[in-house]
Amino acid sequence: MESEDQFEGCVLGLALGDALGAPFEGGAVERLLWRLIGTTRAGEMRWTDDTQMSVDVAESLLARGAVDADDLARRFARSYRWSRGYGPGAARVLKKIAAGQDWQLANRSVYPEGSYGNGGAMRAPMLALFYARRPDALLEAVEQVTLITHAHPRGVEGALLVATATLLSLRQADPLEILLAAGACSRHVEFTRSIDIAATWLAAGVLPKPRQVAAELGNGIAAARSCVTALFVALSFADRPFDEMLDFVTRCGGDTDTLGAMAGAVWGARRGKAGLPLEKLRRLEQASRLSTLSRALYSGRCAAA
Ligand code: F2R
Ligand code: MG
Ligand code: MG
Repeated sequence: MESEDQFEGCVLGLALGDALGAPFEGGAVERLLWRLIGTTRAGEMRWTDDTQMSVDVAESLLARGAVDADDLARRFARSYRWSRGYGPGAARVLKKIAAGQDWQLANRSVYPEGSYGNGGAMRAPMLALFYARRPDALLEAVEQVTLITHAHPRGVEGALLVATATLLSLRQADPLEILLAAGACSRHVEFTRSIDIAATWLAAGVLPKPRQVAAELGNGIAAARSCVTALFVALSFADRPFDEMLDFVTRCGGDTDTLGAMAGAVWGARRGKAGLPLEKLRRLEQASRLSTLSRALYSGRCAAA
């Protein structure tokens, strides 16, 4: 059975992966900007939109007792700050919601099919925690929460993949089983092709160089070019130190904060807070708030309806 330490490991692992990956995200301009704004006044490592949206999801679930999309849309919009590095489309959607537009219109106002970015997937681990005792309700909940900002089918598919892997990591299932079970949520060839490659590597115990993982599975901002990568890395490093996993993530390049957040959540759900690097946790922004939130999710999980 899942433990409180694993819940804390998942939430803190997500935030730590986000904060440690952020300085390496994107190109020279993004990295330079993060050097300027990536540290709090107290000298802590700041996290980005990945963690902020996860906090919003967790707080809404705890306040409302289930998915309440209207409540969550308002929270997403209220929390928006440019300095958290939101995706450009997501930023526009959230500003429209803040200005009073219904999220059901706003979510297709930038892209007619909705966003296929990984912004839905990066916050999906919170749903796996809350619905850990109600796995039958998990997939529908993930879809509802993802649609608020990421209505594109591939945005939703990525979120289902990451949530399922987080749930199975809490249960400490075998890494290859986790990948295949999560992959069963996939329909689009962009996902199924990557799952096949990652499963072949994992089954053979092969860990290619980060550059090859990025080339074959992706390292981009689209859900289909980052979710399988994050799962493969988290599962390949399931029995190795968190720092080694994060080093691999940063060497993959591209969307490193989000790869770090998703991999960190899946890794942390399995290994718990006890496995995370203590010295880095001490330098993480709002670590005690995140711990408190994870404990509330642990207590609240049975009540999930
Ligand atoms: N935005 C950032 N980082 C800024 C620098 C990134 C860098 N250039 C890089 O290459 O990695 N980080 C944050 O954004 C990501 C989450 O994004 P989210 O919430 O999915 O945003 P958005 O804007 O909805 O989608 C991202 C981009 O994907 C393209 N896109 C999405 N749907 C599309 C569609 N239907 N048609 C065409 N293009 C679509 C657009 O370029 C979007 O801007 C995370 O990395 C987070 O850390
Ligand atoms: Mg981010
Ligand atoms: Mg990112």
